[in-house]
Amino acid sequence: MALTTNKSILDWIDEKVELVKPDQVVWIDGSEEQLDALRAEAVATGEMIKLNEEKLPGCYLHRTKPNDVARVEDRTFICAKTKENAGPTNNWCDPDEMYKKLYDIARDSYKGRTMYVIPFSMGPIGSPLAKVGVELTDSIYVVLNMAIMTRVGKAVLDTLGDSNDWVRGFHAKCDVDPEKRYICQFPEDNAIISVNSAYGGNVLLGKKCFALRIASYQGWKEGWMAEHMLILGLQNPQGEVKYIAAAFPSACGKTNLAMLIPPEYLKEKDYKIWTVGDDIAWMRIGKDGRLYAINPENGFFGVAPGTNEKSNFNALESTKKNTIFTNVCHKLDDNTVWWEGLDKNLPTNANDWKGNPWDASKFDKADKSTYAAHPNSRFTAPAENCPCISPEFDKGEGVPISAIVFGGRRAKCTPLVYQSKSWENGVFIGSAMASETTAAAAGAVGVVRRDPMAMLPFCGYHMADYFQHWLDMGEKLGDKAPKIFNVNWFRTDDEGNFVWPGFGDNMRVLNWIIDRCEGKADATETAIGYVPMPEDIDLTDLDMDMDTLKDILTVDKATWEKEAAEIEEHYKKFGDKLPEELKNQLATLKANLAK
Ligand code: GTP
Ligand code: SPV
Ligand code: MN
Repeated sequence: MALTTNKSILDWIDEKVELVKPDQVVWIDGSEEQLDALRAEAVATGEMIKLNEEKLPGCYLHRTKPNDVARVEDRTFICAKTKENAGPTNNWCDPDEMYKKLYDIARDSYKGRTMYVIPFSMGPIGSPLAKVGVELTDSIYVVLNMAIMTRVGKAVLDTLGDSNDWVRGFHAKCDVDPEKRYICQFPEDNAIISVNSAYGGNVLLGKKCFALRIASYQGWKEGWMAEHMLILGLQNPQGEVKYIAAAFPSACGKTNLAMLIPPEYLKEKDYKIWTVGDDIAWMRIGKDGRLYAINPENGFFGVAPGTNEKSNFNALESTKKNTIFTNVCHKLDDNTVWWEGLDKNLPTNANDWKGNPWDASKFDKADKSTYAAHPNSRFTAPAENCPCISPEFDKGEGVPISAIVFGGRRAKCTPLVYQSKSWENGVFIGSAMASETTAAAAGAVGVVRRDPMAMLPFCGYHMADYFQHWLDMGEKLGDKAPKIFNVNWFRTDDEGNFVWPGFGDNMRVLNWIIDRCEGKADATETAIGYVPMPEDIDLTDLDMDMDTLKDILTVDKATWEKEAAEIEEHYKKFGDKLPEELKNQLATLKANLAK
């Protein structure tokens, strides 16, 4: 039974039914009964494994095909009407041509399968910042993940009414053939089509495809921002909460920072972190002229490896019930899960992420093929499980942002933290961001690449227009604009070890950032921006001396001259479209370095 009379939705579904020919069409109403029946079905077919109900109630394990374990950037397209609209950083294809190609691939592919219709809201249902989507899929795994990651069900359709303002998400698993895998966004049509994958960011269409690629385009047209950012609230001993939004590339620490537990000496003083979001922020200018952010998601699709009681207690807690694990190790003795970095006890009776018996004696840290869990294995956990979920999480108005933070993995070059000299200078810093690549996307790992605002794989339009949009937002915000910072937790010593302890200790840096926003901390002006006075980064209880700290705060002239030259190269891609302001910012950086 259709859950709506919205004609634009019904017509679209009819069209897709005609194309893929499912045996039946099932509307997802969001009820526990329906989801439970789907869980049982997925267990019966082997699509999911039910885990130990005492230790991990409501939790399941799923394995994807070994060829389908991460986002595929080389097969992701922005099918804008013109190549120019997609810009130099996106793969582009003419929309008509791509529709034809995708329909040919998907034709008849639901035969013998069920079409699930998932109505979902990105953002609290009815929030002025929320948007509606409908995803069609032939995968129960997708349905169950979407039911955690978004708000699904009839209420979504009720708020939409007869409106045509909703995003069309069409997923067909087909044969999971990597040669025919395509993740396509049609920004001008509010449409997404994903074929031949069944993995995370490729198929949970509310996430990267909608909430970033389509939404960034909508934000550009409508005057708001969709960003690859965590949102956290930092509560001080007086009980005041200041909000920070931070953009780091995939697998560079957003979930960890969003859920951090302050070091003991700060906990004792009643400092606390509240999590609003761990991956995506939608931000609009509020009535008071400040920038307000919501998390459009309802759960966390987090990196499992490295998550443990010490590194991210709150994330681990979030995964203890009603969670789906993907591509982790299965411990057979107690029917639970494991991954590298969970604890030091390598399991003896276990299956690896592919489902084969795992031989702990062959484990070699340097050889990822010996790992029990895939490096990009993930947990899908409900946000409500998170012990530090913000009381503002479910409120539709969003939280006012005091600081925007950019960051990435840079073994050298970028200091632990610095502040931009202005909004425009902050946009320059974001536009020039670079990071070493990770396992979150298929391809080489550890290569430095420019990833502006951590949006390289996610910007749904010409990136030079995106930079201009950032500059325009700054102009509208004026003196109410958040202050912009850059952080780097990943500087290494000569042996390749991380110098900064990271994780909970990043709170020491956040405190400096908030102090700067409030005009309470001093700084040294350098060629690249304001760097902390070393004594203003509190090292209480840390096994770190001043010289080491000073070392990771230095701005090395030669390194930065090389960096400026690389930024110049990076900027060439954008040609004439690069905003004049950013050219001037680069010229200023070069002049400052030459002084
Ligand atoms: P996506 O979900 O892919 O967008 O990733 P993310 O940005 O949320 O990254 P996440 O927090 O899951 O961290 C990814 C990896 O970085 C994990 O293996 C963490 O252990 C590691 N990591 C996170 N924070 C830090 C830190 O402060 N220092 C160091 N050295 N590693 C960190
Ligand atoms: C990322 O890669 O940035 C993720 C995981 O958050 S995915 O949903 O696969 O995009
Ligand atoms: Mn992400």
